[in-house]
Amino acid sequence: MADEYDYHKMWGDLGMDVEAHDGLLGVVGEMYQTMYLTQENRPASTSYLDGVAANLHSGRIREMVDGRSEGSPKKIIGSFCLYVPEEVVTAAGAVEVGLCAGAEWAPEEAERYVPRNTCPLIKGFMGFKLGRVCPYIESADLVVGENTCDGKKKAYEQFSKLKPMYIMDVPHVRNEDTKLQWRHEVHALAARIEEETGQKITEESLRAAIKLANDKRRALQRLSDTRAADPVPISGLDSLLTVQAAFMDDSARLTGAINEMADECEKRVAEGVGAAPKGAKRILYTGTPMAVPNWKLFNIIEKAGGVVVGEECCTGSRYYKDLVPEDGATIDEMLDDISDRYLNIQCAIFTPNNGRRDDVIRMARELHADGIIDASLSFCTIYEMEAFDMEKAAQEAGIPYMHLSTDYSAEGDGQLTTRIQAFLEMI
Ligand code: BJ8
Repeated sequence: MADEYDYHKMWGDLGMDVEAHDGLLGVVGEMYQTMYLTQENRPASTSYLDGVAANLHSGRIREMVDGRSEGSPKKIIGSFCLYVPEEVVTAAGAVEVGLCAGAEWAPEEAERYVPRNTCPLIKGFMGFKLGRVCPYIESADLVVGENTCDGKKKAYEQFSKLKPMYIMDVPHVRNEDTKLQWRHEVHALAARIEEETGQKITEESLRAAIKLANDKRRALQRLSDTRAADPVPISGLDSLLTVQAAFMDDSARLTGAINEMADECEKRVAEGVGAAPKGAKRILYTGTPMAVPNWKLFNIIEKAGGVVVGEECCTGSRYYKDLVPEDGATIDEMLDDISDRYLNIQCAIFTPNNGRRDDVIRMARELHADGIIDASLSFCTIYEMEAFDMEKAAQEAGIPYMHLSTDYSAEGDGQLTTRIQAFLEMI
C-alpha cells in the first residue's frame, strides 16, 4: 500500500466485495510481476507505468472520488468503447474512464445475463459488475454505452439493470446521412453530460478539452514514431500499457509522462539502444482491443523473442492517430469536428471498413514490421469476418500474416505459444 490511506474502507464504501477484490489484485499483481517486471532493457521512464499499474484500483480511484466530493471532477463517467468522445465529457466538468473488461470474472454469474458463447470482453464487464470487483464501475455515476456490435448492444440492456446507462447510437455505414445522425448523437451526449454534472459546456471548456485530448494523442504519436527504429526502443507490452493507461489516468499528468518516455526513446534510437535486440522479429498487431489486464498475447510474442512495434486497434493507433481540429469557432462547430473525427474510427462494426486494412498495411510498412498478427477475441464475429480480407491484403502487400482467436483464459496458452513461435521462425 502506497500510504496509510485505508483503501479497503474506500472499496467497501463503494459497495465492492473487498475480499474478492483482494484476490483479484493478487492475481493481477502476479501477472504484472511475471509479464512486465521481468522485461529487460526497459526505458527508465516506464517506471511511470509501474506506478499507474500499482495505483489503478487504489490511488487513481481515491483521486477521482476525493475530487468528486470537492467538485472536480463533478462526475465520473464510465465507458467501454472508443466512440464515446472524452472531449465532451471533460468539457462538461466530468472525467471519462474505461471500465474493467479485460479479464474473466464471475463467469457463472455473468451467464445468468448473457449466453455462455459471448465475447470475453462482454462477459468480463458483466462479471466484474456482478462480482463487484471493479472500482471504476462502482464509482461511475453514469455509464455511456454505444450500439456497436450486437453483443454489446444487447448486453447493455442487461447491464442497464445494474447501473445507470446512457446509450449512443453509432452508425454502421459512413455517408452524409449518417454523418449528420452521428453529429446529432454527439450533441445529445453533450446535453446528457451537462444534465448529469449541472455544468454547461462553454466554448472555452470545449476548446481546452479538445487540446487536452489532442496533447495526449500527440505524445502517443511521438512515442509510436520511435518504434520504427531497429532496435526498437520500447516493448510492445509497455506501449500497450501506455495506451491502456490513457483510458484511466489523469490526462495532463499522463501526457507529461508519455512525452518523457518519447524523449527517452528518441535518445535511445539515436544511441542505438533497444528494449529488444536489433534484428528481433517485428510484429504489427491488429484486431480486437486489449483492456487491462489482457497482456497475454504481447507477453507470449515478446517472451518468444519477437517484438510488437505497433497496434492497429482501439488500444493502439485508433486511439491517437487522428486529432480533432483546434480552430472550431463555436460550440456547435467544435462538437461537429469531434463527431467527424470519431466517425472515422476504423471499427469492424462499419461496412465496408476498408480503411482499417489500408491502415494496417501502411503501419506495417512505416514500422518495418516483418509480420502481422491479427487476433480476435472468441465469438467476435465482426473481427473474425474481417480477417479473411485482411489476410488477402497482407498477401498482396507481401507481408506474412497470422490470424488467431483467443479468450482471457490461460488454457490455450501452450498452443498459442507454439503457433506464435512457429510464425516468428517462419518470417
Ligand atoms: S470501436 S473495437 S472499442 S466496439 S471484441 S465487444 S466488437 S464482440 S470491443 Fe470495440 Fe468500440 Fe469497436 Fe473499438 Fe463486440 Fe468484438 Fe467483443 Fe468488441
